[in-house]
Amino acid sequence: MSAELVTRVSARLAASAGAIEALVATVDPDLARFRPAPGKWSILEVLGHLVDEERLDFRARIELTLADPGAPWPAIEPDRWVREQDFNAREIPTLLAAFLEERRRSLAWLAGLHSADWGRSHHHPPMGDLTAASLLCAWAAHDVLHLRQISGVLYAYLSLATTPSRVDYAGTW
Ligand code: NI
Repeated sequence: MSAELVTRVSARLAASAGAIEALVATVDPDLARFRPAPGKWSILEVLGHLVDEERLDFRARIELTLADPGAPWPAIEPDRWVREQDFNAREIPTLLAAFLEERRRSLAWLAGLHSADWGRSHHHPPMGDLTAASLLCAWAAHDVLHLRQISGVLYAYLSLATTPSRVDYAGTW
């Protein structure tokens, strides 16, 4: 069961990385830095966050949960990391390549974990007990959440950038 889950989720992780690449690879510099509202992330900031999450959240926490479920998790501070790293000063090709490289590393790492005990769980207040399998599934769900976020940025940008033409014929966000 776990081996099948690893195979299925790995396929989702590979597919969503391709979807992220397809959505962001050709955006122009204005769109890459566009924030749809004050405090909301730009596409560059979402990409930088995905690089951080790959290394410091999902891969690190799953590895620790499989090896030593009772060990404390290293703290993560996604919002602060995005604020402090100034991803809007970077370029799409650089951050996209970093994300895709980290994702390749993750998939190669997961391919060696088919026989791991994915039922091991870490107690994480306030979420309670989280199995390694749940973290694995959440990893793929996290991609989907940020695909939605990137899509929202694209919709907002089209709405503004095409004025006085309108986009509401498409349907409202
Ligand atoms: Ni996130």
